Amino acid sequence: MFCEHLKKALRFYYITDDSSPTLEPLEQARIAIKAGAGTIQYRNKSFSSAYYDEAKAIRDICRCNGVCFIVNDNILLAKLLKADGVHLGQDDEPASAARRVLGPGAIIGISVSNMDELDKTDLSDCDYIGTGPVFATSTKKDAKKVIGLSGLQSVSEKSFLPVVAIGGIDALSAHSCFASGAAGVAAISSVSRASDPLSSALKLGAACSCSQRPAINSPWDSESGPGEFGLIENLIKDIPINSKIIVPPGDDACLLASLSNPVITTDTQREGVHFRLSWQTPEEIGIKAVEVTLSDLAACYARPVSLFINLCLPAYVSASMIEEIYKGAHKALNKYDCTLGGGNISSGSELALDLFAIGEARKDIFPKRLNAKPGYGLYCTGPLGLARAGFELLNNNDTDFPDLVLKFKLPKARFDAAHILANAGIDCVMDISDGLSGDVGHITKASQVTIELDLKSCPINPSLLLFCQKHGKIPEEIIIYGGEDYELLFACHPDTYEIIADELKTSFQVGRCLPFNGKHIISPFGTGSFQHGRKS
Ligand code: TZP
Ligand code: MG
Repeated sequence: MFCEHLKKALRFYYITDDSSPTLEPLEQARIAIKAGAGTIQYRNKSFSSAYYDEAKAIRDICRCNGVCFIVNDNILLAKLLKADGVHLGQDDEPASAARRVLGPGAIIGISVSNMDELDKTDLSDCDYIGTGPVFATSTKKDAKKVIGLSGLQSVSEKSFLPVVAIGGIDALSAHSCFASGAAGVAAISSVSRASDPLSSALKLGAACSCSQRPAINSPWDSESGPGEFGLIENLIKDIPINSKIIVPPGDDACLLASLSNPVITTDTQREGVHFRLSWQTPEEIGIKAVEVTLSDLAACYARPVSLFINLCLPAYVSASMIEEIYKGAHKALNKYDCTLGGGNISSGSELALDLFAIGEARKDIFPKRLNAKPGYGLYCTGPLGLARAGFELLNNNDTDFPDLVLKFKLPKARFDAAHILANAGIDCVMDISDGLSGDVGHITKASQVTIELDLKSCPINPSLLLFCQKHGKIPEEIIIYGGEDYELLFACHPDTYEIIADELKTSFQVGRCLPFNGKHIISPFGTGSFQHGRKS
């Protein structure tokens, strides 16, 4: 890299924090890149192969955004990841070894904490110097003595290589580092542990005169990407159109044939609340968004007709990522002969999808939550708690039990089960999105019955059992409180259930309806529900 290019890349240098209590390194890197960082250093002091995918994902977002990707300490990892370079400390292998392994084009940085170290370090294979701590820091426990701005100035004046200041730097102190001769500033905690990391990163970026970065191939940029209109054209090109759509998307509105009993529902999927780009591929996000929205139609026995998607896009989302999300959405829509009717795209601070679905209800039956009666049993169409366990596994970076993770990532709207329930005339149904206990509460209140939960007939999935053993959890609690399974919960007379039980092999009883006794739910496990308000 030419020196001027390197200096530009070093100006805002972000180093990932491997022990931030709130923000994963990938998320940190995403934020720093968005705020204009030119270099991301992957620093993980307890690196093992379990972190390889994390490092690779950070490398990939650096590549997509033209950001320099540097690995801390580990020359072989840098080689394996085809990183742009490596950063070495005084106690690591020498720069000459890194040069031999990584080749002439690699960027090699070295930490030099004071003038003494500068004098005794062989810089012939190095491209830049990291100097500090300039200010007090608690991020690096074994940091050398604070050198202050005067120390930084001395090293900068004597060094023929660009100097990156490090240690306790935030947006306010960045200016004085540049004034003391630094070519760049490196930061960790002022972003990774800030109460609002994005806003802190943006301030730091501005202090480094780095502007906020739109994604390469941004939908808003018709030079590097297709542009907003081009993107929309791509998203609706060649989509299958069902018989209810008279004018497909492409005009101001789509025209539907008249529906005998139109049913309309809406749902939202938000980054950090419902999904994370580090957990799910864009295609999986698109599939899940459609399945969970259509699940409400399944619970109403309605046939899906058309779906609309409003997208809120932060600058770091590229047009190709949106196309992948839509690829997933179309995959799910095609399963149900549902046509994308249109949508809208606007910029915003986080990736979010607002979805609206239109369906056509059956003429003979529309199930409601208020139809449960004393004497009815309460049943569920399939296993519960698996998605919740999958969510916890992702949250804990636990790669065991991929089958559970899949249940969280790719739930299915149960139109197949709904068809059986409808034909049996069962008229009290809802889908379980917020957990059994929370959703049972809706039926008890609407129907004015007391529901006694009883999991004696509930099969416990073997992976869920092993997950609970490993993580010290009680399976019944996960089953009762876990959300996002999107199975159907229904109440009917036990004789009616007898008729369909064979056809609905995965179903089981979860409780019974009693005359209202002043208490809505009788549960051996208390009450509660899955909160979608929490950040995932
Ligand atoms: N080297 C010298 S100080 C330091 C390192 C890695 C830590 C910098 O972290 P922070 O949180 O920006 O002070
Ligand atoms: Mg080191």
